[in-house]
Amino acid sequence: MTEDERTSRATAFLEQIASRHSCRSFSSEPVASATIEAAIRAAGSAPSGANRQPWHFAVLSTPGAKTALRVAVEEEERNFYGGMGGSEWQGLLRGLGTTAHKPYLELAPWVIIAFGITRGVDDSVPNPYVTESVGIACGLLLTALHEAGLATLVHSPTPARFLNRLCRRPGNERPIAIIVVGHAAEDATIPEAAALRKPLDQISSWL
Ligand code: IYR
Repeated sequence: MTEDERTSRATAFLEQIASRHSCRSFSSEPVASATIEAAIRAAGSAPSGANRQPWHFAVLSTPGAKTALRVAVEEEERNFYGGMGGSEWQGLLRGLGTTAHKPYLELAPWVIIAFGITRGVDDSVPNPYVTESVGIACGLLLTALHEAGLATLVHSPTPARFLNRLCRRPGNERPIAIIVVGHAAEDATIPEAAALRKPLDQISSWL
């Protein structure tokens, strides 16, 4: 590539990825499992501490699994919005319009739960940089899904150990993110507060 080509590809990618926004209003339109598989393979190509690849993606699509997830998440979120989350948290979330009501967990065709593998079953040495590695992998997953024309939402479970039971994952794995995947509903909107992006001079310093 020439320098000009490089810059123009980087700029084109910026435009493409900057059009991704978190979606909280999904349609039930199906998405082929092959698309989800390819996106998870992309996520699995991420760099990780000591190349331990400390991730596991539990993929939910059956009505039974998604309903069980919604029931458990909403119960936890009712506690959060009922005050357990504290007023500082509620202040930070103002403008995003989030509530404990999460119908999209059932409506969207796919929900991917990213687990971090804290250590191998027989290993006494913990995997290094689990959260960071899984975070990078989730970034690639979101990018791949966006590239495939799909809408996504990252929902962070706290503490959500119930996800191990629900996804039948062992105790050496820790849920890190719930990623809802599908098509945006016709009437989905982006809250003003969510559309704001910090400018380059606020997110970088050049030494
Ligand atoms: N988990 C709650 C609250 C929430 C927390 C964060 I951090 C957000 O970025 C958005 C929402 C919920 O999903 O409603």
